[in-house]
Order: sequence, then C-alpha cells, then structure tokens
Amino acid sequence: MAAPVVDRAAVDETALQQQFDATVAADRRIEPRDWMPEGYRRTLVRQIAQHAHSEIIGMQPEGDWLLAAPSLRRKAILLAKVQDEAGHGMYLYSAAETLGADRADLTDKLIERKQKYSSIFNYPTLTYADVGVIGWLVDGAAICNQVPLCRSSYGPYARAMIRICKEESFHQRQGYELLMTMMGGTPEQRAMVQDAVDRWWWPSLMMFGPPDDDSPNTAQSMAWGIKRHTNDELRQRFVDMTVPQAQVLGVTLPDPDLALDEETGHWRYGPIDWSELKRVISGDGPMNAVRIARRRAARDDNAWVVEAATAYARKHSGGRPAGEHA
Ligand code: BYC
Repeated sequence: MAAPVVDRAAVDETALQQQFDATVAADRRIEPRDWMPEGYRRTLVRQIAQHAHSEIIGMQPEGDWLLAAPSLRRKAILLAKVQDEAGHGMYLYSAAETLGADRADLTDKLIERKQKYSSIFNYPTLTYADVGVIGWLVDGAAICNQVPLCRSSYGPYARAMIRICKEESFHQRQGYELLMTMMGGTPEQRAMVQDAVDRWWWPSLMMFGPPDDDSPNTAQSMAWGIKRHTNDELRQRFVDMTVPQAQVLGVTLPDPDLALDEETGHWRYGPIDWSELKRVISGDGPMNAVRIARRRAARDDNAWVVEAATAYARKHSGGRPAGEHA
C-alpha cells in the first residue's frame, strides 16, 4: 500500500501557527525571529509606521513656536519635548525595521500619502496656549492610548512604548503646568487658554480613531494582542480622566452634553463629528498640505547628509553596505 502523501509545508505552517497562537494566548511576546502570520506582520508595520510618522509630523505644530517661546525656560522645555518626539519616531522606525520594513521607504510612503499619520497634527497652533493644550490634551490622549501598548504582543513595539510613555508623561505635565500658569495670569491669557481648549477638544477625542462599530481593524488587532482596548474604551477613559483636570484648571470643555452618569461613574459626551475625522484623514484638514510639504522638503534638502553618511559607512566597512558586518 502506498504511503499517504503528506504536505510537509502545510504541516509545518500549522505547527508554527499553533505555536504563535499559544504565545499570544499565554500573553508572551512575539520576537522578530519568531514565525508570525503575514497579516500580523502587515498590521504591525501599518500601525507602527503610522505611529512613527505621527511622532515626526507631530514635531511641526509645536516646533512652530520654538523661536517665539515667551521665556528662556519655556523655550528649553519646548525644545526638550520636540526633541523627544524625534526620538520616539526613531525608536518606532527601528521597531518597524525588525519586521523587514525599510525606513526610507516608509518615509516615501508617508510623503506620497500611501501611509497615514495622526489626524490631530493637521490643525494649526495659533497661540502659545496651544502648546500647553497640546501637552495636556494631545499628550494626555497619547498616554491613554499608548500605556496599554506597552503590553502589545510584539516585543520590540511594546518595549519602545515603555520609554515613550515615560516621556509622554513629562510632556503632559509640562502642558498642564503651562496652562495653570496662564490661568493665574491676565484675563487675556485665560481667554487664550479657553480658546485653545475649544479648538483642540474635539480633535483630541478623534485621535482615538473611528467608533468601534466603524473600526475595521480593531477586532483582529485585539485578537492578536496588538491592541488591548477598543477605540471607544480608550476615548471614554480619556474623557473620565480629563474632565476633573479641566475643573481644577478652570476651563469649560466645549460640549453642552457632557454629564456625569452617576450609575456608571463615566462622563457622557455629545456626538462627535465623524465626517470631520474622515475629511482630515483623507488629506483635507487645515494643515495637511503644509505638514507634508515640510516633510518632503526635509527629506529632499537633507538627502546629501544621508548620501555622505552612507558613503562614509561604506568606506569604513571595507566596501560592504552600511550596517552589514563581516
Ligand atoms: N488619524 O480600524 P481603525 C502622539 C485610521 S502620536 C489618522 O480603528 P486601528 C504625539 C486607521 O489607521 C499619536 N488615521 O484602525 C506625537 C485606519 O486606517 P488604515 C499617534 C486614523 O489601527 C507628537 C482607519 O483609520 N498614536 O501621540 O485599529 C506629539 C480605520 O481605523 C486615526 C498612534 O499612532 C487618526 N486619529 O486603530 C504629541 C498610536 N484613527 O491604516 C503626541 C498607535 C484611525 O486601515 N496606533 N485612523 O488605512 C493606534 O493605537 C491605532 O492605530 C489607532 C487606530 C487607535 C490610531
């Protein structure tokens, strides 16, 4: 009798898939050399690249105020924060590289609008109060979203998030401290803070992404342990955290429907204009064109630095491409 035909490749793939599933189920980390399903790898590259792009594009709105900071102290704080964002982008691009992505290629995809970055950075910073409100609300939202990512199933991403979250915490506090100072200042300064809160509140809620019933990626990303909570869960956590902080600060959040639900202890908020999020994501926000044009100019104007560094590295590695060892 002839031996049954066994498809060895299919058997191996099943065993590898089982091992991957068991690792995720046991809440252990997947590492770069481990086998992973192609969809998992693609989803991670998508999310990590978007995250990295957000950090780098996110330097622009606050960077605009570096030359106009109101004091040396404020300038030093802002400079440190903007430099931190650059660092976050670098850790995240490195994490994407462990999945086989190429950093220059990711940057090209951002500039060609084939990959996204956070909607929040497509709004202008009109006064110095915006710097404080970005720290308080935008970095506050980032912390809510990113602390659970420290437990993401992909090791290099989770580890990058630990340091990023520590730095985000400083960012949030410097923003809140700036706003506290302004609120103790003149009526004009208090009005600037309220105006900035009015403009940034709703876009900050949109940062968490579309509502759960309109979020195509959440279910699979949660099953893979990439995301740990849904977009709506994190949005609610942010609102619950922020309302008491607004009360201490003495500002009004621009939502007439905001009310405490005594039964659940959650703050209920009014309807979000999802058409605005769609518009901004699709490239039609107030600052999309400026953000991308600047990123393109930075890439093109600095191409000679990359070329020089690559040539130098090649020269000193005996003609091998940079990064390749004997
Ligand atoms: N803006 O199925 P969904 C920072 C896209 S950096 C633009 O829910 P997912 C900071 C989404 O990508 C802040 N696009 O997706 C930096 C998807 O599109 P594709 C960045 C958005 O991935 C400097 C589609 O909509 N933080 O804090 O499951 C200074 C459907 O959405 C947005 C991160 O990147 C948006 N707001 O969930 C200060 C954190 N929302 O790719 C601060 C990591 C959704 O299918 N990322 N989209 O075409 C995440 O946690 C998740 O990717 C998201 C979206 C919650 C953002």
